[in-house]
Amino acid sequence: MSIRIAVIGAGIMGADHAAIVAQDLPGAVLQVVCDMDAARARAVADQLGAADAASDPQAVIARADVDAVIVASPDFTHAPLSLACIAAGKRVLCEKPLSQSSAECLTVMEAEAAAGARFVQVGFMRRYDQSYVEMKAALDAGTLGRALMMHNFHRNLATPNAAFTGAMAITNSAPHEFDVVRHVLDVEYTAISAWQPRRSDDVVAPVVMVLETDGGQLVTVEVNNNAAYGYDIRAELVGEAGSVSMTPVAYTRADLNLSSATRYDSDWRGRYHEAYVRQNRAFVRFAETGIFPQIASDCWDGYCAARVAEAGVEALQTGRKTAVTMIERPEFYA
Ligand code: ISE
Repeated sequence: MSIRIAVIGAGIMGADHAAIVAQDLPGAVLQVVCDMDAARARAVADQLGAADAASDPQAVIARADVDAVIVASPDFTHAPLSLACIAAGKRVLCEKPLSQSSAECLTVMEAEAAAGARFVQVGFMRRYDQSYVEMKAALDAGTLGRALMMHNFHRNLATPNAAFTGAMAITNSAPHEFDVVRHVLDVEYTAISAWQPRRSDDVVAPVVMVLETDGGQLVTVEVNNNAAYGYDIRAELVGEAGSVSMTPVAYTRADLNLSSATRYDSDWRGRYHEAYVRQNRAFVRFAETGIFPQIASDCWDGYCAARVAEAGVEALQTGRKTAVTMIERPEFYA
C-alpha cells in the first residue's frame, strides 16, 4: 500500500515538497496539503491532485488516512509539529532547522528516545547532493589524504525581507553548511569565529566564519544573502594529497558575442531539486520500514547545527572566537 503523506505548509518549500510527493515519489501519494491559509492549501492541493486540503496541522497529523508527514511550515513550528508526529506515532520529515534553539531540539530528542524509535528525519538535503556525495566518497576512499580544510560560499540573490540580520544568516542559511561539512568530514566543531565587512547601504552584509573541528581541520563559510547576481553555492574540500571542488551545476552554456555564459537560478529549488527528491525517497523508505536512512540528518544532527549557530551568533556579536559546547551524544543516536 502507498504511504499517504500530508505536507504541512504550502509556501515556497511546502509547495515544492508537495510537488515532489505528487510527481517524484514512487510508493507515496499526496494525501493532504495543509496551510494556515486555507485558500493557499486548497490551491496547491488542487493543482497537484491531493486527496484533501486542510488548515489545522494538529488535526492533520492525527488523521487516520495520513501515514507520514512533511513539515515545511515556518521555522518556529518545526519542533512542536515534530513532537505531535512523535506522539501520534508517525514518521516526519521536518524541514531544517529542527529548531533554532538547541534546548528545544533537546525536547524533541527526549520525546523520540522516550518513544523508543526513530520518528524524525531532518531536512538537511545537501547530504544527498551529488557534489557532497562525491567529496565524501573521495575522502573515505583515501584518495585525498587527510582532510585539511573545507571552503564554502553560500550566496542568495537577495534577502526575503529588509529585517534580515547577520544573526539570521547564521541561524537560517549557514546551518546547511554546518550540517553538510560535519557530515562530509565526519567531525564535530570545537570553535567558531565570525565577522562582517561593511556595506555602503542598509541591507545585511555578508557573514564570514571560520570553524575549527575536533579533527584539527579549518572550515570557512561565507554567507552572502544579498549577493545580487543569483543563487550560487560553492565548496572545496582540501586534503593533504589534493582537493575536490564543486563545479557549477548548469544544463546549458550560451556562447554569444565573444563571451560564454551559464545562468544562475534565483533560489535553491532548481539547484537542489535532485537532492530533495533523493532525500524524500529515503523518507518514504523510512516511513515504510522504520529503518532510519543511512545518510539522513536526525535530531542529534539538528541539535548540533543549532548549537553551532548559537555559538556563531555569540561570536558575531562579541567579536570573539567562541567555543562550541555540546552535550555528549546520547546512546539513542549512536
Ligand atoms: C533558506 O531557508 C534555505 O534553506 C536555502 O537553502 C538557503 O540558501 C537560504 O539561504 C535559506 O534562507
